Amino acid sequence: MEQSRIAQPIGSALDRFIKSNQDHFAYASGELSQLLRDIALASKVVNREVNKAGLIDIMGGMGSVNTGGDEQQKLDVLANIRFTRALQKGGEACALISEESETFMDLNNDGKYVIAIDPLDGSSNIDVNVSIGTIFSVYRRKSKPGMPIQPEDILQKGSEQVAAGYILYGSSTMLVYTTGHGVNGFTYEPTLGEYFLSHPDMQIPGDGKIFSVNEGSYNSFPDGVKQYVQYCKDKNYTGRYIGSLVADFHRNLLKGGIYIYPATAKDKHGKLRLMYECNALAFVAEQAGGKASDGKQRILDIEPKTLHQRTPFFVGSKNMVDKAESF
Ligand code: AHM
Ligand code: MG
Repeated sequence: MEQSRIAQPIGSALDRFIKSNQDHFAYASGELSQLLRDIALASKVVNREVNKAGLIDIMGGMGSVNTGGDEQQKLDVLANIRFTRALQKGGEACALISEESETFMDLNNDGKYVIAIDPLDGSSNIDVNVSIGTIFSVYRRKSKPGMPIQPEDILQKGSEQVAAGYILYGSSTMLVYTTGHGVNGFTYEPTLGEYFLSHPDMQIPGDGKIFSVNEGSYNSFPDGVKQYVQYCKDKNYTGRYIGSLVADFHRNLLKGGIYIYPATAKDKHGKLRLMYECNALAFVAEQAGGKASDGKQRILDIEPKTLHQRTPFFVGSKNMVDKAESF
């Protein structure tokens, strides 16, 4: 194991880990560390709300007012508010783009970082008590702090990310992130309210036997994707599809596998968003030794044209993504 990839033993608290790895960052002024802490803090609040999700119907549904006087919100809207507030208060980010918002949001104009976030992904699973996730990317702004935000601050290629990761609200809650020096996973201990390092220096197996794709759309897949799915079946691979990108990705990261959301007849560019979903997971995958592609091109090399741009997505074990590309 490369000495620089992990500087803390299993069981280290996230805060301590971030602090001790701070000198890995190209601009080690502590702001990126603080930003990661802000994201972790917001995720704890969201986690609490996700855990109470089933109670909302008992305690008052959407549109009603809770005891604190806050109107009850849909969980994904609420998650968006939680992350926005945490980043706004933190002050390290100048702008936020979110799957939940039409356009970018100005935060602290003196901030050095731009955040892209899908606050709560897996919308169809929110109401049915199935794992969901938060996905985030961090970019360094190109323009000088204090100046108005420019398009080139916001629309950066995935290869420019300085940090990225996800939070998985699953049977336990995990935060997995990279700053470009490998991938580390932290498990949340709810009674202590703290994340602890549980998965140091995560590596995705080069090969796997799991394929994750919504086969209900098979008839509208491009021919190459149909052939690759058939190839997986001929090889007796296991089909696993939760329909929550973070959960499907995380399982494949641990066990080896490929996640596919291809172009379909309905969605010519697939369904997933480059800026909020694919770039972050592509960065994590590559840092863990895996691969992410749109079928032809490396995801991290795609030049974004619009905030909500979609892309076909093939991500996971390197040899599996290579094989899928060959079809
Ligand atoms: P969302 O951003 O509306 O939640 O959609 C993204 C989700 C992914 O988590 C998941 O992998 C995919 O959509 C499932 O889509 P489908 O139901 O078409 O298979
Ligand atoms: Mg999403």
